[in-house]
Amino acid sequence: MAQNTPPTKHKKLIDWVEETAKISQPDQIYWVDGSPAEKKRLEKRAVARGFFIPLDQEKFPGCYYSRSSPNDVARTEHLTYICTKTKDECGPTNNWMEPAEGHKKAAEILKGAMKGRTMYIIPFSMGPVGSPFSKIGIEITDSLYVVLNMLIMARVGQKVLDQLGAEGEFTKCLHSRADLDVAHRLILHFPEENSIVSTGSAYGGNALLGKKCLALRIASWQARKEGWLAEHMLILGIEDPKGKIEYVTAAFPSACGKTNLAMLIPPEGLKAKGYKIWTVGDDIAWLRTGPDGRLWACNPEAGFFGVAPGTNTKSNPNAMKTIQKNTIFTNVLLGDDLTVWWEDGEGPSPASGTNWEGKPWNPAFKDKDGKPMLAAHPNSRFTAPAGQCPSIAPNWEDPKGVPISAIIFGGRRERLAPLVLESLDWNHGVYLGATVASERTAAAEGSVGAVRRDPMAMLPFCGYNMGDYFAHWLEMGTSVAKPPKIFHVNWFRKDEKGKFLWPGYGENLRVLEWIVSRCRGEGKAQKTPIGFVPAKDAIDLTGLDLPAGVMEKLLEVRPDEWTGELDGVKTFFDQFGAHLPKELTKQLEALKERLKTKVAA
Ligand code: OXD
Ligand code: MN
Repeated sequence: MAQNTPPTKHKKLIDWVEETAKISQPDQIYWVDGSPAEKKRLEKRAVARGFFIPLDQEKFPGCYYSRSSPNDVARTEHLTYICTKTKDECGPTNNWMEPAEGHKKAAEILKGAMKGRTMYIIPFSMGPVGSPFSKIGIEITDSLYVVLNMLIMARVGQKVLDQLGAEGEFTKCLHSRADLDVAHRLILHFPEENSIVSTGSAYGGNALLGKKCLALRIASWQARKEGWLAEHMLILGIEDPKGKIEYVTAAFPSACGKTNLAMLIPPEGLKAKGYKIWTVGDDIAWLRTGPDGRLWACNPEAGFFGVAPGTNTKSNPNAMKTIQKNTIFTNVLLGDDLTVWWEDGEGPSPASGTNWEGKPWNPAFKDKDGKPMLAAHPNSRFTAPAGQCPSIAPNWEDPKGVPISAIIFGGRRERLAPLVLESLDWNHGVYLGATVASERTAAAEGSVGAVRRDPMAMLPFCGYNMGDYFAHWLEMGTSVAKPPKIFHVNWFRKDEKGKFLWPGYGENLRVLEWIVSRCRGEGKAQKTPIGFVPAKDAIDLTGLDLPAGVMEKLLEVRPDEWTGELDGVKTFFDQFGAHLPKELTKQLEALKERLKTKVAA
């Protein structure tokens, strides 16, 4: 079988590649070196094979259009498994499969699955190559689309193999798109073996195995063993008018605007003060204790895999600038003028084009229900190098990471949760994280308004029993000498008429300013049964025309509503049985007691 010479002496790696080739029977094997010349060659190959369509290269240099199979457009959580020896290790919130069964099922699908294809070997580093934060993975894949996305999303190539050496530890990431049939789709994680097998999909988190599979599910398992945290969090730096930068991380369930917050532009009213936001990462943070006793964070990724619909110059000007070059657009609208467009995107759509399903499209077309025909799939994406973001922090690749002053959790709540809330201490902060919830929007399955709990926004991404995960978080509070403060935010509170009370987007910096001031022991707050909320006038509203009384509504804490929430929290906690740390039950009981007292005026 044709193969470029393995550029490594790592025997275990070479043996694994050979073993995999024997089973999946590709036509040839190609080791990805990560050079710019190779990237150009592979892009040309993708165009020749019809996976990529070049966009207008004058308007969008280095940009390509791609479409996935219409049955393969999002992460398939119901086909995602944690394969641990016992079900107990996996916990009640993950799908479990016995490791032997997982391997057997995967082997059946992989048998001959790469016939007629090239098997690519992608050595990649999550985190800067050689950083103490970083982990190495090797993805074997038969998808050129995956290779070209991984070249953007991770550090890839020979430098990674050099770092790995002849004996280094790596995560085996085996991917085959197979026949893209859902019946052959499985996303299997074997944390005890440090390996991942993914079949039957070629899209996003199912197939770019460095992202959710390695950097969250496998890494969270490793983090517990090694005493650090692998989290579904953005990282950003807030530079104050004196030039001092404080870094925060933030975790939100999907559809809460994480990428937008990571790239925030200060609103006019605060710009005069001289604030600047620096982006370090938009999706994943790895956090370790530094020699100074603080928590330090690193973004393990090298690119953004952002949701396109809703991205425009109002919601995220920096993202719009980031995606002007060297970007892959998947499942958006391809204009006949070789530009791209999506719902709630920039300016008017092209006059005509081809939609995400490959169907002819123009703005007047209707679907079978008489609604405007979708141009882009709601989960269509851009894959863009992080280094191109105008707000990227100069130190975003610093191998020692950045020191974290605050951890922010958030959810989408129409009522209940105030705009911002500071936890009473670390353990109470862990309780806030463990009870993060979002209300379903009309777009999601299930009844609108129903609350979905998503602890630390990690529900689909925790690679082990979430009860043990909560215990690990509590434990981190004792091992970090100077832990960051923990906050909870809610940008989505509505008035009685269903109108959002808070403008969001860039204005969220006003909340970040208060958070930073609290970290410095400066900002004014009032203590309530649920934690500290900003004192009246503590949030700077200069230049924001907020009607009278709205701030009071945004910060209102209603003990009756909070008490009504407690049964749901208890039911959620109960599923973890003996794995639920007693401390969280204590927190719940203490909150119940505090809610019986009056809210301080
Ligand atoms: C993502 C997600 O794709 O959280 O980042 O689903
Ligand atoms: Mn995410």
